[in-house]
Amino acid sequence: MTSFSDISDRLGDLAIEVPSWAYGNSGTRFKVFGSPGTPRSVEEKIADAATVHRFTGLAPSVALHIPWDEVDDYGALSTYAKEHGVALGTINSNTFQDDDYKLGALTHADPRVRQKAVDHHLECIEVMNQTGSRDLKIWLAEGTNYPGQGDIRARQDWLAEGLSTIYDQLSEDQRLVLEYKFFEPAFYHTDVPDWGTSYAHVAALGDRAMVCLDTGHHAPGTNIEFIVAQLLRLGKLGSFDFNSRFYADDDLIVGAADPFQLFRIVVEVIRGGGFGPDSEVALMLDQCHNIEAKIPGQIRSVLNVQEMIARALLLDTDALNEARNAGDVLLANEIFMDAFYTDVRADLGAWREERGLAANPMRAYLDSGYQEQIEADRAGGAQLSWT
Ligand code: PSV
Ligand code: MN
Repeated sequence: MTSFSDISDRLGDLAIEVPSWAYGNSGTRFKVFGSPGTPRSVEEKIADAATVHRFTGLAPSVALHIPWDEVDDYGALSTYAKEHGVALGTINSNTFQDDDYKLGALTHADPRVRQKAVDHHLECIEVMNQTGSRDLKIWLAEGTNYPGQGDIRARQDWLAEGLSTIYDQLSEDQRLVLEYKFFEPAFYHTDVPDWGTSYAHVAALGDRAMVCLDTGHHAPGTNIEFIVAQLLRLGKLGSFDFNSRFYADDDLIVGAADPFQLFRIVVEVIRGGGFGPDSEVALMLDQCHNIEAKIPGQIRSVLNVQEMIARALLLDTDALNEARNAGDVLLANEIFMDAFYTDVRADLGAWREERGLAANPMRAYLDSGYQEQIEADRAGGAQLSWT
C-alpha cells in the first residue's frame, strides 16, 4: 500500500502553466460577457496569474498568445513577471484571426499567405528569444468545409514545408509543439486533426518537435489515456492543454466534466515518465472562464490537477502489476478504482500548510480582498478579450 506520506515529496514536482487568456473575457460565438476586475493590460493578466501561484504554489509560469499579448518590450514584461513571482512560458502563435487566413495559413494555396503565416511564427520565435520561453505552440485553425474545396494532399505538403522553415529557426534549447484538433472552425476536413498527423509532422522535423495534446480536441468516446501512453512511449509528448468538456472543445475547468478521465490520463502520464523532475512534458491549462469568476476558476483548475496527481501517485502499482500478471481482471480494476476513490483533500490541506500555503486556497483567495481590490482598481479602460 502506498500512503500519502510516501508521495508527499513527489507532489512538490508539480508545476502547471496557466494561459494568459484565461484571465481575459471570453465567450461563445453568441456572446462575450464582461466581468468586474478583468485585466485591461497584459501586465494585469500576469498579476492575476501570479495571484493563482501565490495561493496555490502550483502555477509558476504563464503562457502567452501572440498577438493577444503583444507588447513593445518583452524583456521588460519578463522582468515584470519575475517581480511578481512567475515566469513567461509557452508562446502560442495565432493564424486564425486575420482575413488573409480565411482559406488557410500554412496550408493556403497562395504562397504569399503561406509566407505571411511562416513570418508570424518567426516573429513568435523572436518573442521567445526575448522572454526566454522554451516552447512555440502551434495550433492551426485550418481545413475545409466542403468536399472538393481544397487539395487535402497538397495542403499537407505545404504544411510540412512551412513547419520545417519555422523549426529551422529555433535555437537548440527551444522546441516546437504541434497541437491537433479534430474539427472547428473547419467542419469537413482539418489539416492537423489527430495525434497521428501531428506525430507524422513532428517526427519529420526532428528531436525538438513534439505533439501537444489538448484534452478537449478529440471525438467523444476517444480513449485519450491511450494516446498519452503511445506518445510517451514514442518520446513525442511535448505538452498538454488541460481542460474538460461535455460536448466538443468546451474549454471548461479541468477535472470538472469527467474527473475519472483526468485520473486515467495522469496515471498514464506518471506511468510513462511524463511527471517529475526529469520530465520535459509541459502541463498547461487551456481554458476559458465564460461565466464563472476567472481567478478562482484557475485556482480550482490547478487544485483539480494536483488532486488527481496525488490520487494517481497513490496507485499501488506493485499490487496492480501482480493482479495483472495473475490475470485477475477484477482485482486489477479494484486496485485502480481504490486509488481513484481515495479522498486526498485533507492530506493536501495539511501538505499545503506545511509549505506555508493556506489549506484551502479557494477560501483564502476569496478572503484575501484581491478580487475586491482589482474590481475597484480596474474600473474604466477596455477589458481584454480574445476578440
Ligand atoms: C484551439 O481550440 C486552442 O485549443 C489552441 O490551443 C489555441 O491556441 C487556444 O485554443 C486558444 O484559446
Ligand atoms: Mn489548446
